[in-house]
Amino acid sequence: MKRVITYGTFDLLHYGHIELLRRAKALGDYLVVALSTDEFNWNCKQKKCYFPYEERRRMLEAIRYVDLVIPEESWEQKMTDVDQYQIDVFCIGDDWAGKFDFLKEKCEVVYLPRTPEISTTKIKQDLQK
Ligand code: C2G
Repeated sequence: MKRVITYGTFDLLHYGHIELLRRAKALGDYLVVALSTDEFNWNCKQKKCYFPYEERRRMLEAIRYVDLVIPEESWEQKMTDVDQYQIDVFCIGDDWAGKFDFLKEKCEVVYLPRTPEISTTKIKQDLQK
């Protein structure tokens, strides 16, 4: 069984996120999503989530491509996650291209093209119009 992991906030879930998860799952047979906690988002990514962690977790768990959701609480946990969850492939959107190449010593690293026309920021801006 080929195990894939990806990381993110997934707040105001939209089809760009779904497209990422669909392609991530297609890289293997089992997809782990490390979901940024509210604290990690605020303290380390300066992101204030609209939906709290538990709601975002429930939404992700309802997506057919997702097999397991775990909390992302620090930048440093990726190396241990890869071991702990026996990961074969790490993937993430190419806005992070190159940032996680250090994982190549443990697993395959894949940067997937983002869905260009959609973002949470754009949704919020459009709703202001
Ligand atoms: N994404 C995408 N297309 C979009 C928007 C997002 O492919 N239009 C992808 C991102 O590249 C990322 C995933 O969807 O792979 C989740 O996006 P975010 O929630 O914005 O994730 P981010 O805040 O970048 O968190 O440790 C890594 C971080 O937790 C990544």
